[in-house]
Order: sequence, then C-alpha cells, then structure tokens
Amino acid sequence: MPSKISAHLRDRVMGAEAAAALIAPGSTVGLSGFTGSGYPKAVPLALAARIEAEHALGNPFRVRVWTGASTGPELDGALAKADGIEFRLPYNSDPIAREKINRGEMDYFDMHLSQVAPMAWQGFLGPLDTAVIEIVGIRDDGSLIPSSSVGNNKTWLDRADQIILEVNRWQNPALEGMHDIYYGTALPPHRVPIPLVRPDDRIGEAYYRVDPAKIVAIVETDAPDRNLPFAAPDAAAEAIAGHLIEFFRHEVARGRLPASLLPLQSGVGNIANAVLSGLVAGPFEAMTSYTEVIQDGMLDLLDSGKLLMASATAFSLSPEAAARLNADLRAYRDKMILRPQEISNHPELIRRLGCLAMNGLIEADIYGNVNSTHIMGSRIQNGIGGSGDFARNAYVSIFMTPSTAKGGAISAIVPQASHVDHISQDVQVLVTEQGLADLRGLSPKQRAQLIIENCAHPDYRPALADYYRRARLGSYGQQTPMLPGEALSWHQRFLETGTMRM
Ligand code: 0RQ
Repeated sequence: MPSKISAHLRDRVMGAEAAAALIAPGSTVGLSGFTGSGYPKAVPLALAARIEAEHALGNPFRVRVWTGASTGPELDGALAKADGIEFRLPYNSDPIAREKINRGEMDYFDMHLSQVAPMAWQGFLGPLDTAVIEIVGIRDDGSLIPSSSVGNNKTWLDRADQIILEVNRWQNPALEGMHDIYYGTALPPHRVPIPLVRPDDRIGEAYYRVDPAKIVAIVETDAPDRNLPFAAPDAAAEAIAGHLIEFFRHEVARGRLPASLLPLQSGVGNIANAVLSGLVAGPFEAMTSYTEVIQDGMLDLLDSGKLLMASATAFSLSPEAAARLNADLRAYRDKMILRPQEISNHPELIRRLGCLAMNGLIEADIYGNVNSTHIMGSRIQNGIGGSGDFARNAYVSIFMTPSTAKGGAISAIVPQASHVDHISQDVQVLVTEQGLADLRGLSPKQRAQLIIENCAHPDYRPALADYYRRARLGSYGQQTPMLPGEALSWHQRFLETGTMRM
C-alpha cells in the first residue's frame, strides 16, 4: 500500500541518508517516540552512520537529543553507540545510552515529563533546530495523522526551524481519529483552565498542525515499533496486586472511593503491569484510566469489559499485545485517546480527576521517601518519567516494589534512600509482597514502624528495627530520627561486599 502523503508535498520525499544529511553537527534535534512507540526508525539510524563516518575521519559530530520519553534501539541505541549524543532529555531506558550516561560520557537531564513541552516553550531549554517525527500520513489539507505515540510531537513541530517527517506504513491506518491534540496551552500570564473534566473528554483535534514551509524532508518507512515482552507476573507481583486490590476494596467500603474506583494511572514495569492484570479478576466495574502509557494489562482490562476507556500519550505493548491491538484497532479506537504528554501528565488534570497513581520504585526508606531512579545513589536506571507528575497530584499516591532486589542481596526498604525522587509527602501508600503500609496522616515515626512491620523483608526487618530503635535513642532530633554515620551504610556494604546483609 502506498504511504498517505498529500500530492503537493511529494517532491520532498527522499531517502533517510539524504534527510539525515540535513542535520548539522552540534544542533538540537527533537524526535518523536515514547516508551518504544512512534519513534522515527530510519533517519536516526542514517544519522548514526553519518556520525560514525565523520568520527572515522577525525571530525567531531554529536547532537543534542530531545524526545517524548524512551525510544528504541534504532534511535537512542544507535546514536549512543555512535557516541553521537552530547546531551539528552527526558526519560531514557536504552541500555547503551544508560551505560554512556553512567560512565559520564553523555549528559542527561532527567525531568518531569509534563514539564518538557512548557519548558521548551518558555525558552528554558534553548532553541530547537530540527524535528524528526514519525506519522501515519499527511492529509490533503496538510495536517498530519499522528502515530502510536504523541509525546512532545506537537511542540517539536511548532518550535523546530526545520521538520523531517517519517511516514511509517507499518503503523495501522486505523490510528487516525484516536488522538486528541490540544492547542489551548499558553504561557503565563495568559494561561486558562484546561477544559477536561472526565478521562474520556476530547478537547482538541485529531491531527497535528504544521507549517508546510518548514518540512524539508519526508522519508517513507515500514518498520515495527520496539515492543518488548512483559515478564509473566511472578508470586511477588501477584501478592502486590492482591494487597492493592484489598486496599481498594477497603477504601470503597469506607466510602473513600467510588465502586468504580477513580481514573487509574499505572506506571512502567512488570509490577505495574501485573497489578492491572490482577484487576481483571478483581471486583471493580466501569473503571477508567487517565495515564501515560497503555500497556498489556490495560488491554486485558479493556477486553474484560471492566475498564471502559483509557487515556494516555502512547502505547507500551508486548509484541503479542501489539498484534492483538492492530488486528482489531477499529474496535478499540472508541475506548482509547492518545494526547500530548503535557496533557496526559498535567498536574491540573491529575488533581481534578483524582487519579489513583501506582508506580514502581528502586528503594524506599523507613520514612517513605522514594528513590525511583538511582541505584546506590549514583547510577541512573531509567528516569523519573511521569511518576512525579502523578505522585504529587494523585488522589492516592501508591508506590510498589518487591521487598528485595538482586536475589535478596539488596533490601528495597533501607534506613535512608540513597537518592530521593518522591518525598515522603508524595508517598501515601507503600506496597511490597510482604504487605501494604497506609501512610496517610501518619507522622514520620509512625510511618517508620508501619513500613518496617508491613513492607520490609523478614531477612532485613530485624536490622531495620534495630537501626530505628538506636536512632530513637541517639538521634540529634526526634522528628525524623536518624544516625547520619550509619544511614547509608547498607549501600556502602553492598558496594564493598556485594550484599546489604550484615
Ligand atoms: O535490574 O534488569 O538489571 O535486573 O532495577 O527492576 O524489579 O524489573 O522493576 O520493571 O518494575 O521497574 C523503578 C526501574 C522499576 C521503574 C523501576 C533493578 C532490578 C532490575 C528494574 P536488572 P524491576 P520494574 C510513571 C511511571 C521510574 C519512572 C516511572 C521506573 C531493574 O518503575 O523506571 O515510575 N520508574 N514512570 O534488579 C538495585 C534496588 C533495585 C534494583 C530494582 N533497590 N537496588 N537494583 N533494581 N530495585 C509514568 C507512567 O504512567 C508510565
């Protein structure tokens, strides 16, 4: 099937190499892509090849990369491997880029996803030279049909000096009409309320607007999204899902949640996906979702009829789920809305809708400060992503994790978090396979007792209780008792011996 490209732009169709040649060394490139969907698949590869060729000649060539969130091996992987990324924002999960960042060879600004587009508009991030955006097609009126993620595409198209489009035939034409691109954002002092009051409200347009004069290249592609398999839920994930469903049931019984719950936000990772699958068997009906990505568990929930609709900015599916979705996209289309990430993650909307935020973590301390990003305080895993947008503004902010990592050598509950993404005020419920700690309304000392008793692994519980008891005796202050010389000793022990165990 030929690509859908309006006739008046056909003269700008070219190969990926010719398009990549239009990107200058040292320039800033804003690319589409969010959790492995909707990213350009040909131009970044061609750019990486060009960078490698220039490096072989001894010529410096790196670019600054802005995206929606994580992308795929053809983008972050290839450019990082070519040593072609000088600076990157926001969320990254590519292993090669992660390695470069952790070796100090690539600068990375890990920022709240809702803030990327506004900050670009505010001029805080500097100028944007080129946008490289995957789309499904170009309509006769010049508007663009969005692909499987929206991310920051609207902003990159608006802000960039020049635009390269990748029209991907692999993407399902039935995506057309699924998107809701809101053009009502403005800079202070001209901001007005965003008129979205239900997760299924449509407040924008189904297409991107674009200035045709800025389109310098159109590249046709036919390549799949990076769809990674999810691990089948293990016993820990199932236990976490069980505790959470019991908590929701209790909240409904107390009249603190409606029987259909409130719009669900579910984070990235296997645990979050397992919780969604757990809700398929749970007692709640007529649920909705206002979240960042639609993952396998969300599709299962839609199929079960228990979830009425899902609003997000991107798909994040396993290959099987992507095939299932694509085979029947028209049937799903009325139940899904993809929006710009500044809207899917907007604090105003998350607070208004009263989202139930459920996110994974790396470690939490006994007071409920959460580290989502840095292993042993310094090595980046992925990034804060949208977890901060949702956690601070949620109706209930829930974090969940297995109580240990690396085969039990690491306790996910520690005396002090080695890095803090979410302060204790933004962490209201903590869940591990051991149990759930409802921290709402509790003082730091009350939180510590509950977290140690309910969430810590039995192998680490006595040592945590002992630390806390001694901190109560020897701390400088008694609001949040701590022993500064010992608080990070568990991490130091791991670095020296390979385990946090005594
Ligand atoms: O490493 O792959 O090398 O074994 O971290 O851990 O257990 O697979 O967990 O997939 O649920 O991800 C926080 C990373 C959890 C994710 C995080 C190691 C562990 C493994 C992954 P290996 P798991 P998950 C909001 C959602 C931030 C962004 C966000 C994340 C790897 O949830 O990136 O929330 N969150 N966005 O071994 C050392 C520890 C560890 C540890 C785990 N304590 N110490 N290593 N690991 N805990 C936006 C949306 O709505 C999408």
